[in-house]
Amino acid sequence: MTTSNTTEPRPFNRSTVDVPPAPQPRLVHIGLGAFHRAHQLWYTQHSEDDAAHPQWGYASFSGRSADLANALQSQDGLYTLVERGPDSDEYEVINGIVEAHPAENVSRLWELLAAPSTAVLTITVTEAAYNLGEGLAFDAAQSAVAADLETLNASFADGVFGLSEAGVPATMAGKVVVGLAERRRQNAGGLAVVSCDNLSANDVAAHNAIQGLAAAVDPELGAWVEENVSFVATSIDRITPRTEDSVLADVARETGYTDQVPVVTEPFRSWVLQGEFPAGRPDWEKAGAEFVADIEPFERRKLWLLNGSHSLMAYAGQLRGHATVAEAIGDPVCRAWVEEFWDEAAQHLTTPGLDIPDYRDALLDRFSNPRIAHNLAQIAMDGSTKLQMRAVPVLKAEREAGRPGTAAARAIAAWLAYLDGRTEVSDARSELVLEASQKPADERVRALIAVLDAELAQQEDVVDQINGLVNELR
Ligand code: CS2
Repeated sequence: MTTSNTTEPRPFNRSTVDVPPAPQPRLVHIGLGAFHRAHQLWYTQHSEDDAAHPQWGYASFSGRSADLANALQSQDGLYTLVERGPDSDEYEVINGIVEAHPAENVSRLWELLAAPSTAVLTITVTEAAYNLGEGLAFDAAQSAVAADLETLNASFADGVFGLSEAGVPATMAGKVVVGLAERRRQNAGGLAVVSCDNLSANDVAAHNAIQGLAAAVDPELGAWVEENVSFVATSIDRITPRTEDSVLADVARETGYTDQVPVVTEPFRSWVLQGEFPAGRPDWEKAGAEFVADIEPFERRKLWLLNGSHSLMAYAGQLRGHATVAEAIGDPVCRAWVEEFWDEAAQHLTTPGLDIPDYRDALLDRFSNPRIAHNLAQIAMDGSTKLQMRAVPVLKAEREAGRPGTAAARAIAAWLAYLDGRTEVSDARSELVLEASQKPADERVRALIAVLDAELAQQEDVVDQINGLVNELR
């Protein structure tokens, strides 16, 4: 890429920037956002054998807002990835998005999911958007699932969805099921579905949401999905905060181009995967991805140590007046709570090779990066789902080992204290959360714990413990 510090920044697209030709769209993504662009697209670009003739392109669909897809389309899919280290930035043009679509463009999604050339569907739609019940079970009673089931049933006949009159499904799983039915009808063979959301057992979550819905519409379609579609488990990691406006000017100054939608991310990245790819995949291992036989220990290490302490800081840090992760980890009180939480979690991360001390050291460096403004308010969203996977399992494991699990309980208590007095909350289950949070004082603590875990809410000593910690945090 040419750089220019003196002249006016130039428009940014395939006719102005020196990039390799666009590859074929053999990968499809749902949930086009900063994380997808900092992670899966980086790995794909860095796994190409011949950088001048890339083989694997992405057709990426936004989850909700159309703005990003439209901006990317106007730049021919190109964008600048800014790797922001503690001292300096690295700029790289990412070439892999060959189609960017707003969520509404379901007909293109279905066409691509049915195409034999499509080998992999990756997903980042947030933890809550799988709409599953207890134990990640498919749950037709969830309102979003029930609505999609009605839409799908109304339009399904002889193995085909005729959706024009019945409207289109709204959930990720609803949209994917239509595409898979079409893939089956066209005999296009299997493909891999790779959830890149921060869920424990995200393969099971994606399977239960998608296969569960397919089977509820039509048992034969459900059986086809079971046989042909592989659900891959992943642990994904790269801290990618929302892009601040100032980054556009940084990119223009440093590269000489007016990129409207750059992404800022940290230098660190990791991708661990377990599962089959029936229609092939990029050689992501060439970019450092690890394919393992048992992903669970890796998944827990990341969800508990990184995401768990993130959620703890999101609530406790904001209560102590901090706005970013770097500020919170720089506060000796928050830092001590994080370390105590890591000590508890580490008791249950004993698989050889996990290198917990090194992992913790690296996390401290990553969290302290003063040039990454990772807002605690962003991490605080969807707490009712995130804490179920990040803090509840550590508390339960500690209690089973006969210890109180104070630091894990404190993460939950911090959420309760943070919710106190709020009449609005950014959470996919906000109604449930607010209803519990607005209960009279003597019922409130138990009701909020019940939103996270019915079993814990029945334990008197847990309710007392969390109540005491809430009072300390206030
Ligand atoms: C964060 C994650 O917003 C959150 O909940 O904990 O997005 C975190 O930054 C990523 O998982 C890092 O890989």
